[in-house]
Amino acid sequence: MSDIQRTLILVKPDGVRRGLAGEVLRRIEAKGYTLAAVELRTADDALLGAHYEEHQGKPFFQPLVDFMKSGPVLAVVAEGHRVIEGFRSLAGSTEPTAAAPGTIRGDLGRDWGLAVVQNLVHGSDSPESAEREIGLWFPGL
Ligand code: DAT
Ligand code: MG
Repeated sequence: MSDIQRTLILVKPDGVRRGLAGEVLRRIEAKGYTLAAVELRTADDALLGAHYEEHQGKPFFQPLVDFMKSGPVLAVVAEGHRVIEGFRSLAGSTEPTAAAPGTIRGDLGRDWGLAVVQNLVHGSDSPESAEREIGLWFPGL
């Protein structure tokens, strides 16, 4: 039981706008992960700049930040054995057109032809990212 992980999941503004926040939570819970924190909030430049620091300087960085500020996101901390890898698997690959059916992005997402890929959810990609991102979104946790 010593390797229970936590991951940061975001239902992005496209997911919240389309009323899919509950569907994403349902899939997290149906997989057997535990919810440790859930909060609806609108992010600002400082939080998003830190959250996406690995993408600063890339052509899609500013469109990504603008998109992520365009409405509330549902921030979630989920917990369980190998949850970081497990949620990335539930989410599917980055591009929703190519994401496998059965995944969140593959079942519910599509390519809108915009400068930034709108793909419904974010999930931390490593234990180091998870710890950093949970500290940014839920500093008190
Ligand atoms: P992921 O969200 O699968 O971890 P990422 O961390 O590489 O993907 O990128 C963060 C987000 O930025 C991604 O969810 C959608 C957007 N994005 C990534 N690559 C992009 C690109 N080449 N053009 C437009 N948007 C992109
Ligand atoms: Mg990423």
